[in-house]
Amino acid sequence: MERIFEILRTKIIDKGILFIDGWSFLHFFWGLGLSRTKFFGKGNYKKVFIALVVFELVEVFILQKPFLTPAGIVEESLIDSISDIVFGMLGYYMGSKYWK
Ligand SMILES: [Ca+2]
Repeated sequence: MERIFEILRTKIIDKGILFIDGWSFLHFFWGLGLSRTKFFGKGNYKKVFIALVVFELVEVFILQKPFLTPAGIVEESLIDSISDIVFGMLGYYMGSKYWK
């Protein structure tokens, strides 16, 4: 399990506002998956955006608190959180538009 988190934490690009790590791919597929759910459906970008922002807020303000932090979750920067939302939206867009 620790090895998986190690891979997910691996930074691929970390330059200014450009941030990509292993988690970015997971967020992409997460967004892709949301487009397949009945609750979000396709093309509900506003709804998905709000859900992704809420998720990041929960992650930063609850999950990353020391008393709750499961192994493998580390504090992330604002750019990292924004990148997670962007990749989630990108996945959702691809799922909405191209996954028939
Ligand atoms: Ca995040």
